[in-house]
Amino acid sequence: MFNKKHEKMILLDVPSILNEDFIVNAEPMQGFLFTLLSICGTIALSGVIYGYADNPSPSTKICILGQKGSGKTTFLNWLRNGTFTSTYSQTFDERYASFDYNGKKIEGGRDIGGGTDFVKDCYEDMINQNDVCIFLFDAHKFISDEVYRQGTWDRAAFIYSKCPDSNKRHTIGTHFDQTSYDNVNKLREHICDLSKHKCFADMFLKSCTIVDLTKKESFEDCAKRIFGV
Ligand SMILES: Nc1nc2c(ncn2[C@@H]2O[C@H](COP(=O)(O)OP(=O)(O)OP(=O)(O)O)[C@@H](O)[C@H]2O)c(=O)[nH]1
Ligand SMILES: [Mg+2]
Repeated sequence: MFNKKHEKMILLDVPSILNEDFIVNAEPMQGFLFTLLSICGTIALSGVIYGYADNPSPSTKICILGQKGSGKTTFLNWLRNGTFTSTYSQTFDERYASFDYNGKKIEGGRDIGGGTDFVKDCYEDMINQNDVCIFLFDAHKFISDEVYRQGTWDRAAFIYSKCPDSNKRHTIGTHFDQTSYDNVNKLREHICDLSKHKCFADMFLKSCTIVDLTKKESFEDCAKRIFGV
């Protein structure tokens, strides 16, 4: 299609496009485009950096609920310091700072004591203000002491009603080592059987872990179910 004549025309046209006027006008235009692109690039880059710095990795907010002596502080100490607390000292209301568990950021929160009364307002606030609700009970007392069992059920019923999302709540039966069971599944079956007619039975049927908090491996298995690490 293209013959020598066309080729010549094109070659002749290029210098005619790049005439003096165009070159004179192109310099400020290129400068303007360059400045515009630089601004856009800077905005985009700072947006990425800001977004990353603002939210480096999402942290998890937890609340740990349960009766007096159920193992809340023990669980928290394993999580925060990797140590077992053998001595019992009743907690009233203590704050802890944010910390890291196996690379997972746990936001600072409250370690509340089980006390003698079950303070529903406090439980409700804690459930609403946190992403994960961990409910502990002493599994040994649960199977051997009717009054204790009823106290556990009262709290379980309340947590179930305020936190219907089963992915958000975890039930932990502690003191496995103090029971006569040698198998956690058998003890869990017993606990589920005692609770099966309750409308909140799922608190025990689903996501219930039986632990011996005196043992690191037992705590770690339990923490892995909750935090995935
Ligand atoms: N044998 C045994 N002891 C445990 C277990 N879990 C916790 N304990 C002990 O039980 C006692 C009470 O545990 P804490 O963690 O202080 O209980 P808590 O729920 O924080 O109690 P309050 O602060 O009063 O509400 C401590 O002496 C712990 O060492 C367990 O699985 N087995
Ligand atoms: Mg405590």
